[in-house]
Amino acid sequence: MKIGIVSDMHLGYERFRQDAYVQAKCALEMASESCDMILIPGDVFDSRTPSPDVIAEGINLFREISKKDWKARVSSYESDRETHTDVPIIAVSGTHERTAVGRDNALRLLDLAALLVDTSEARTIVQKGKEKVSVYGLGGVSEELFKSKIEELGIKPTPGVFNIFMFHQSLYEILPFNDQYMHIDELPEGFDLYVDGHLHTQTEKEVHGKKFLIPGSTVITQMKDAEQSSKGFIIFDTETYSYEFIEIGSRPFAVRKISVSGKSGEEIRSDCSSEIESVINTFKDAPIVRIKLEGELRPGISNSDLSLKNLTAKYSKSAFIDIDSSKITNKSMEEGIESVRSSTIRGESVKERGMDVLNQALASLGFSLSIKPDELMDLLTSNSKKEKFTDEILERLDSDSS
Ligand SMILES: [Mn+2]
Repeated sequence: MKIGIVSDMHLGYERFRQDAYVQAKCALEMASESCDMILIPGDVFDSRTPSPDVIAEGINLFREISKKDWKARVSSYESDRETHTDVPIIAVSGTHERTAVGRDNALRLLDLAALLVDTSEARTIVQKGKEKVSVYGLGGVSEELFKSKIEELGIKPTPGVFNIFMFHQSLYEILPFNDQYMHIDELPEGFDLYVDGHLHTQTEKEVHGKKFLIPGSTVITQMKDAEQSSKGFIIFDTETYSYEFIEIGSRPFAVRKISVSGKSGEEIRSDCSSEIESVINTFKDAPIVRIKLEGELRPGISNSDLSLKNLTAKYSKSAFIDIDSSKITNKSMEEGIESVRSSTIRGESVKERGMDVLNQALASLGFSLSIKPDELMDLLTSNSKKEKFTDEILERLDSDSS
């Protein structure tokens, strides 16, 4: 069978809402024209609570392709839930769609509407003639839960058919940021193909001697350097055990680094302008340009003196400008921050004063979760990513409500 793998469509992604829809539609239509079945390893929607008009986009996308005269059909579905269609469009929920345990998520709505099959923690078998493909799916969970979830579910392949394990997770070998991430050789054995979402760049690895494929997202959301590579989807052929990556039209994206060291504000702005203009002139469509400023600012100049907002506004009709000034070092500002850090307000350190304010606010809200205020303070002030923070909060809410 030919299997189209389309991932991370992020419908409703605010900054490039139209791109998310148009590019997802393009990938799904192309995949449905040339494939027997479609796999979606998570993040169809960008938010766990998409608005009705974003859900409408999801319905519009899948209604047409689900009505296609699919020769392959779902012949078996093993789960605690029921599915509502036999069209061979098989998906799992991603981290962006994750809701508290037991609650329906946005992806599930598409299954309830009989537009696709949600195979999160379920086994779906698709049959075409005599050939059967079994897909075991696991929706995105927080990274530290992934290992125990896999053990708890005792995930095993189906005997005598082509087996796919589909999930939505980081792996240490791909993003070696945290040793809590699952290692590639800890994935369940015995599958013929491993399909993952979450990472927005197309990637291929080997797991237990078999292919491990990530198609990447169909839209740019993260502005990482690696997202400059092309967007698209995968067509995998079970007969030849090979695949190809099919590019889709996607808004151009370019990252440019500019040093600020020793330059005046005017010089920095002018360097930014010429880089932005050179990118704009390369492409027909309005590109996304990410400018990474780095180096040490001249003494006496602060970030706000650079008037970077004006620069973004100047090109607002011809490009989407994103300026990252987090790598600029500024000696005089760092000294200022250090003096604030070590200073006290009415005899209390800034952190103690902050705890007082937080405690008063929580008391007035009738705060009753089991998380302690100082733990909450740590979560709120830690430098970890927003995603990790919301994941932790969701875990807390899960354990409080169960
Ligand atoms: Mn994603």
